[in-house]
Amino acid sequence: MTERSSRPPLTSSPAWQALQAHYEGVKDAQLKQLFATDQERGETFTAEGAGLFLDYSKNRITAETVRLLVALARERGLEERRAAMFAGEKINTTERRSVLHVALRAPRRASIESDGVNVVPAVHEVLDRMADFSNNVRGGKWKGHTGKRIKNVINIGIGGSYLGPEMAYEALRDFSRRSMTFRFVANVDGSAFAEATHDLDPARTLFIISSKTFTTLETMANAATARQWIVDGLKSEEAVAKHFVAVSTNAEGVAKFGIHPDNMFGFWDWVGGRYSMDSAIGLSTMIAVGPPNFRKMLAGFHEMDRHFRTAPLEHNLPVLMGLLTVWYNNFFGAQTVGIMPYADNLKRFPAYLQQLQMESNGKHVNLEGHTVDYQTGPIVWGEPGTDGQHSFYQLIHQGTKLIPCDMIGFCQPLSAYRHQHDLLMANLFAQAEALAFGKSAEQLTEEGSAPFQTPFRVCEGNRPTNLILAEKLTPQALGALVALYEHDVFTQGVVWDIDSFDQWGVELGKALAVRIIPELESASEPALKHDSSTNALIRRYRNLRGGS
Ligand code: G6Q
Repeated sequence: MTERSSRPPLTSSPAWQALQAHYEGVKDAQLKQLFATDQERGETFTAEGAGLFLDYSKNRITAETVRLLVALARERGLEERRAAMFAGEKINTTERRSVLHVALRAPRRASIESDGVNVVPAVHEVLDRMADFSNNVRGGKWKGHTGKRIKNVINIGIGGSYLGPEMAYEALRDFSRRSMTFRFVANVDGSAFAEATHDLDPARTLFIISSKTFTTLETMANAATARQWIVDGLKSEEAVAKHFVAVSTNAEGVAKFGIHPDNMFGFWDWVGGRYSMDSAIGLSTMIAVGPPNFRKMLAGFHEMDRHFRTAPLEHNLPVLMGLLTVWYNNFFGAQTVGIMPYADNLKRFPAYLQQLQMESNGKHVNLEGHTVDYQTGPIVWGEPGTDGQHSFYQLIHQGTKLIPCDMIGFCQPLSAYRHQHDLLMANLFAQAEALAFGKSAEQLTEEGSAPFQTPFRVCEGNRPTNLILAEKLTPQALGALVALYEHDVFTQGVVWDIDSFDQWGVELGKALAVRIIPELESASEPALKHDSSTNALIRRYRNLRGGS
């Protein structure tokens, strides 16, 4: 095992240097040629795990590239860091915390320790309480203040306490209780709350206040508004007890809000916000799809954890995907990664991954606090196919930027419209094919293209894609897919030698906002001490804001 301290800096390490030299030799390689010279390529550059199939053959790589990338992962200590994570070591060094989201989906019999304590029994205790509560709400045993059963569930939370629950609800709609309504309020913009509640009956509405800290400005503001909405609507302070539950690590804050400890579902400081959709933060998901489906989702996560921990790096899905991101990000200079799920229910998946990837790996210093001399996390973006094909795909096909894309598809539809599913999947395969192989001027001419149009119609191809295929978008498949990306992000972070589990960058703006709030609201003209632009904007806002 190579100790971190004795390792050379990333860009001067032997494996990096070898990759750099290799890159010079293959950077102009064309996918068309690579496929022509290796008839088996589409079969060999594939990997499978936890029910997911990855075809990475349409990447600008050779077998040697994979060998060198895997050597880089080994040299940077991926296996040791992975073992350290699973062993509960405090790999979130800047916050001195274990990183144990893998414990959230460990089977009951497993033992995973943080600070010498096996955390798995506590995980299952919370899961069992969540299951009881979910069953009570779904079955109508849990009643609102006026005795009516709950029909509407609103999750109030932001960032990691919002994106996962909303994404999972959308993804698993087909498995959800259709007679109930599920909504998600994140933005401090009062319009979000107003829109989520405008057509709902308070007597039938349950709020889940999801906040690890129970101090987040947006969530606390929306929770206070929700409290007032219930109290006004049901004309009783006591109604709060039956219309609010909390998911948090801050028992004191929850009690102060008026939520009984029995109605609080806890989690732990070793669960990062963006890694928490499978903790109690997933309570809305569990109420929507029911405890057995939630457990199937956890089983999918766990299966991918096992694959990540045990499969050889050369056949390890998250490792391969993480290394391919490093390849394009650091050697080809690609700035972004496109996420294109060919599943309408995954419409929030790109936004979910945006946080997972960009909050985790958008870092400018390494674990020792030194500024890095290489690129770290790419910009992640995307939209479901086929929608994106009719808008921004143009730039991916013919623009001047290299945009590696992950395309995700399922072999079986959730809807009854099988033919439309074939159309959807035909488009997925066609796009990956078109991006890789394009269309040359010669081909166009042969097909009778008008000469004046030919240059505009040429698609150079050589645009890389990963193609992820699963049988069906089930709870299990969703769990495996999310875990795939969690460990993909982990792999990248290890190579870049950064802390993928902190998020100090979001603090500054939050602190400044707290300072500005009274300046916007004070009755007397405040003495503004910002820059001239901020001062002038605040003055203009005060003049135009109206109201009291
Ligand atoms: C995620 C981040 C962040 C966090 C939100 C909400 O990894 O830490 O997105 O989830 O700021 O925080 P609370 O859950 O504490 O309200």
